Amino acid sequence: MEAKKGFYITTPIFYPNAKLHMGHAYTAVLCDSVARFHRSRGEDTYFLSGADEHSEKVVRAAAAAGVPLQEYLDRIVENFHALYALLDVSIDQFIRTTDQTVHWPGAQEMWRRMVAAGDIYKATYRGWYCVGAESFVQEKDLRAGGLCPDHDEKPVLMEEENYFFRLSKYAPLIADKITRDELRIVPETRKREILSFIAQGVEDISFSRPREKVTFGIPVPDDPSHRMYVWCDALANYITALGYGREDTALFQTFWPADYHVIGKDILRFHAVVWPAMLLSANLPLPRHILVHGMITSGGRKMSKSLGNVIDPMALVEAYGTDAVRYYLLREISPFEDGDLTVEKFHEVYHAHLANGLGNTVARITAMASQHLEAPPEVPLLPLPARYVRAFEACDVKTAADYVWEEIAALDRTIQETQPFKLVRIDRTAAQEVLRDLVVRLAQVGRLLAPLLPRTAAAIAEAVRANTKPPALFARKEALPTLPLP
Ligand code: ME8
Repeated sequence: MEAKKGFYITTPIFYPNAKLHMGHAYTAVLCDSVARFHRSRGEDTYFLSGADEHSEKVVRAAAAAGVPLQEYLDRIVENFHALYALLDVSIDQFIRTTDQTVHWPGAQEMWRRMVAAGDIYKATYRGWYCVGAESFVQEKDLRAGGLCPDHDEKPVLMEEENYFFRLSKYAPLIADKITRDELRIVPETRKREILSFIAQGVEDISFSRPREKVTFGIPVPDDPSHRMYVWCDALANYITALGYGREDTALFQTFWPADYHVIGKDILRFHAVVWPAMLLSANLPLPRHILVHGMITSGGRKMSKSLGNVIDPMALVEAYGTDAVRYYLLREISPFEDGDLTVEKFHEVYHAHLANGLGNTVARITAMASQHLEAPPEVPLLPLPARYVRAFEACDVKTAADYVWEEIAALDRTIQETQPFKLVRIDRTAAQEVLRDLVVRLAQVGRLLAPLLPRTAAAIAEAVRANTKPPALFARKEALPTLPLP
């Protein structure tokens, strides 16, 4: 085992070609709750996110918006930060691949190591390139009309001299490590999927583009006529952010290898095959887990701008609040399957589980306690329940949240069964006993909620401490808001 001490979790670095939508918010909030859980246990925790900037998609988006490239990038990255702040996404660092001080030295160092290992060579490539996917697409995979299988656009035929990376050389070793869970792909279905992909044969991959063919990118070491392929550049972010290739490598020593790279299923191959191969070639340890979550759909269809069904997370936060959005993402969607989100469903869940559920329970207990208890009860620091801990350790945040909502339901049952509001008129001491027990259990619910709904958790802790009823945590909403499309 390596000597590293900290817990390290990452989101993908997102393309700043548009504002983030609910799908990106999902990954970020999922990682955030796991990071908060580990921090709350006193673990040294590092949570990374960022922007993948050297993409022709971004260049196209800036041109379409009629804004100079750098200004466009800065503006969108500003929007990423604003969304993270609204959703309480507690990242420790936000890396930008255009950052020549933070990112470039390590990306170039990694390239040099791959060269030294004999894994980079020059060859002529002829094939179809899809800018939407930022990857080559095989002719056999093209859809009717010559369209990219995943994007509504026609790839362009390219013939050019590229540097190639010997991905094929590492495929068997990677399959072996995945099979033995040395590199653990979660869930199991994704593990099988990637193993069968590798079994079909993996070819070497083009890893550079001629300088004049791309707008920007990291220069290939010792050959400035080439720029690194955007995925080669992007994947390196997970270690360059920690100081790899720079002078101060303290973070790298503490946190690499990553405990969890959290990604959507759309980018599984890059993370489970290309990235491990790059690391093996550079003689660096592999990440421990890759958590592959499903896609967020809206009304049963993948949320995408071209379908016009994207929901702007900022508008949803505006209408319902931070913790309502976090709740939906963390509890209503399983990290291991696709999940659906419509404004109608959100509205319904908000009332059923937050306004009438948690919010109501908190209001009832704190109202009775503040009325009938002279002082807040002593709250013992209870151990975290094993099922909750196991769930969080496996990034199964939904199961952790289910546990908390079972506790909330149990509180409601106790109130039903003991009727402290009636009991108080018959036997005040007995009623106070019941109320103290309810408050202690509510305090524990608040503690368990902290990684999921930090604001609500803080409000509960404060209400318990001060023995007061807090203002409504989740106010009822009259009508369905009409959300502006981004
Ligand atoms: O792929 N449901 O960036 P990207 C759930 N820059 N998650 C979704 C989603 C949806 N409908 N849509 C997007 C890239 N995501 C590269 C990554 S990493 C070295 C480089 C989330 O902006 C999910 O995490 O296209 C997905 O993998 C990611 O956003 C893709 O973001």
